[in-house]
Amino acid sequence: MRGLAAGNWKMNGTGDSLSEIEALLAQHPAPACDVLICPPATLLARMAAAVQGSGLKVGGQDCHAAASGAHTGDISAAMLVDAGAGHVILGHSERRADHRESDAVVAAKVTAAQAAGLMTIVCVGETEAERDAGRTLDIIASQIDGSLPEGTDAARLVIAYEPVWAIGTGRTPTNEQIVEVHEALRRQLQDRFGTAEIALLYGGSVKPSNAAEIFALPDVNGALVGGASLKASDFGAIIAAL
Ligand code: G2H
Repeated sequence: MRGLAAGNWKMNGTGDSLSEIEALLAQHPAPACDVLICPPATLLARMAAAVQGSGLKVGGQDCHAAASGAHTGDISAAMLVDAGAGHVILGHSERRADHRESDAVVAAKVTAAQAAGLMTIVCVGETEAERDAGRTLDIIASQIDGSLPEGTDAARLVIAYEPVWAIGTGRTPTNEQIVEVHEALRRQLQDRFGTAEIALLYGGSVKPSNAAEIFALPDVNGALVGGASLKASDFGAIIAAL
């Protein structure tokens, strides 16, 4: 399967930041992997226009489960599509923590986003305390069970494994820890959906210096990259490693 380098800009970027995208396109006009940037919602439409015809994809960082209505500050899946998004990240640990999103909330968003035609990148990951307690695989399995609703379309699904303790901290799990979780994810998804074609991304402090080693691991099909996706030079190096 083709690799996916997905950049998650989180709450970073204004109009000036589009110059990073122009630089990225100039440096990597024909990458060997799929490349996706998920900017803040305020930049989606402008970024979609800037990358038109390049093959670079844009996506949202979240959407509401409802199609429309009285949800101040929220964005629906159809609005993301309207702004030019083809993907959406759902259940990122920062959403789960900052906005108390449960697995059930994430599952409802998956249903809404897939119904709107979006590719859904569903994030799972254990906290440091859960890892220390030896519960990592149980936590991941239960997040997958709870966050993927009945009727999930496997063809519109990507999973990102992001250990919470590795996000933005500069710490990464060992290769063995990444492989153990990705292998377990592959088995669980194969059992449930009958396919091994669901891309599994690793996320958490991916940078130019560790990307190639992580991408070489079995069952790692790409990365969800936060901080290192903000600069064309760093993200470009990660793209080149995939
Ligand atoms: C994990 C990751 C992107 P960073 O959140 O989703 O962020 O690469 O900054 O650890």
